Amino acid sequence: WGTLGHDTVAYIAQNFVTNATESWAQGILADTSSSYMASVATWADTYRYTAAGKFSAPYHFIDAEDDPPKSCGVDYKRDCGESGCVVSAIQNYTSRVVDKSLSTTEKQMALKWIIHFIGDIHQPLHDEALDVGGNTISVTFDGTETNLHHIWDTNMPEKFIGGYSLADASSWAKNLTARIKTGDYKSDASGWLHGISLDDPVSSSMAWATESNAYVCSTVLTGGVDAVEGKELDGGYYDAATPVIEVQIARAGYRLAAWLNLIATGET
Ligand code: DCM
Ligand code: DCM
Ligand code: DCM
Ligand code: ZN
Ligand code: ZN
Repeated sequence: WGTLGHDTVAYIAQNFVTNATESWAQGILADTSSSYMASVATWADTYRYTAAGKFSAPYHFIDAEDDPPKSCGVDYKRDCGESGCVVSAIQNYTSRVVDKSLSTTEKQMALKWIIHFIGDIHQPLHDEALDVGGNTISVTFDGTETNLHHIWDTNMPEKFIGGYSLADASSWAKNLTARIKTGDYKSDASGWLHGISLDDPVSSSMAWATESNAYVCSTVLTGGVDAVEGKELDGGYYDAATPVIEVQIARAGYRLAAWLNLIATGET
């Protein structure tokens, strides 16, 4: 996701963490402001382009070697490469954020990565190897030439909300939070935490990756690469994508809160 997606995921999580988790996270981040998680949600995307942070670039995705739109699926052994992936990174930083032998800075980085990666794993093309997660599929969106990955990360969420400021993210999060608590997502939301367990971070996050990757077959590339390559996607394609973007942002924020609650307090 781009700035809007990550900030929104973080604000939703802020709405669902317990008071104890909030204090724990604010302590690590040294920030008691009303955007303590949202303010650090995109740090990982800046860091991966620095020399010191280059090692973390593969942690933003898992390259599922499936065959969309015919067949979708993620396999941890097959798809999480030698240098790591989003699933192994969630496992690693979940243990590091509570590792008493690490410095304050290292634990702070671990928490910033968890906040970011639980967002990224919910972007369907971050769970897909084909055409570098859609980065090499050229498309046009509202007249701008870009690529399929980028419109899912940024163009479509921003068109839907009409901006990408922290205030835009906060208000989108408010809407999605209400839908989880009392609206159309309410009955599904308890199922969103099915199988979540700190004893097995790989299985927990593989369930999220598998669910997200399934949208590559059903929505992202439902007509194959030829149906989108070189096409303007601001019409029917965008209309089909927006409900998926909304539910994936909602799930990511809700699961991030539950994951942090588990780390900080042992309960979701
Ligand atoms: N940004 C974004 N979507 C845009 C433009 C920018 O998510 N359409 C993000 C990228 C940068 C930040 O906002 O992290 C500042 O962008 P800029 O330098 O373009 O103002
Ligand atoms: N690092 C990490 N996960 C690990 C080990 C190290 O993210 N399991 C990060 C922390 C440091 C960087 O790699 O920012 C270099 O760490 P080191 O010098 O301990 O190898
Ligand atoms: N990306 C991905 N899968 C890959 C490679 C990259 O999901 N196999 C993501 C990471 C960024 C975007 O695509 O969100 C652009 O990556 P980069 O800047 O590394 O080209
Ligand atoms: Zn991306
Ligand atoms: Zn990322």
